[in-house]
Amino acid sequence: MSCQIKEAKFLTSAPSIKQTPPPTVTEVVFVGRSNVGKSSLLNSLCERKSLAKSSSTPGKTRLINFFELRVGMNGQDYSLRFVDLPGFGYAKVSKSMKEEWEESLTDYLLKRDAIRLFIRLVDARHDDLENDREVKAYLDEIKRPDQTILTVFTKMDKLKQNELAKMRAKFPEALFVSNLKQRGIAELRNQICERLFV
Ligand SMILES: Nc1nc2c(ncn2[C@@H]2O[C@H](COP(=O)(O)OP(=O)(O)OP(=O)(O)O)[C@@H](O)[C@H]2O)c(=O)[nH]1
Ligand SMILES: [Mg+2]
Repeated sequence: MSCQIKEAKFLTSAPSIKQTPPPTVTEVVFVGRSNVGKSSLLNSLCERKSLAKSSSTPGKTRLINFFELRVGMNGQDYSLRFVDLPGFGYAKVSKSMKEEWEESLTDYLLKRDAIRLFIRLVDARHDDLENDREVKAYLDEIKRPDQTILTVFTKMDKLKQNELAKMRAKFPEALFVSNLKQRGIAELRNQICERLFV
């Protein structure tokens, strides 16, 4: 089974759930702390360089960004959306702004009927940060029966071979990707399609 992206375009940005587009299409959301590689991974999956804006400065993504996709699998076409979110726990803004962001983020994650898949990203070098544990606990708590969570470790290019082998053994269910080296991308794309459309 292989899944191809036939079309990917930016739809809209929303500061909160009130301004989001009608939830008529299945949504896949990229969740994780700031700078983990959410926007980069969305671009890799779509085979596009800068569909979603990425930056080495944490806090780049500040709105809920919707991308409209058409994918092909087993001779059939499907519509879906990728949703790029701001990072959780981004510290370098005022406390009130951080609280406001996190409220609109959690509101969207909690109330959005269209979400079917959470892609939870973790930096492969830091598999046990408190912030990542909090995100995991939160998703586990709000997850509905029709939703799944997929853990993806990013920046695998930063690990040595033996470190990567250890991580794969420790997290057998997780996927490992590198946006820099374009590793693990097709496999993740296939997993997304398999979970949504098979
Ligand atoms: N080495 C390496 N760098 C990566 C990888 N993925 C992303 N980066 C880099 O990490 C930085 C952050 O990437 P983004 O995709 O902007 O991260 P983000 O999670 O969207 O960040 P926010 O929008 O701030 O929440 C950028 O400098 C990317 O080039 C990867 O797989 N390997
Ligand atoms: Mg981003």
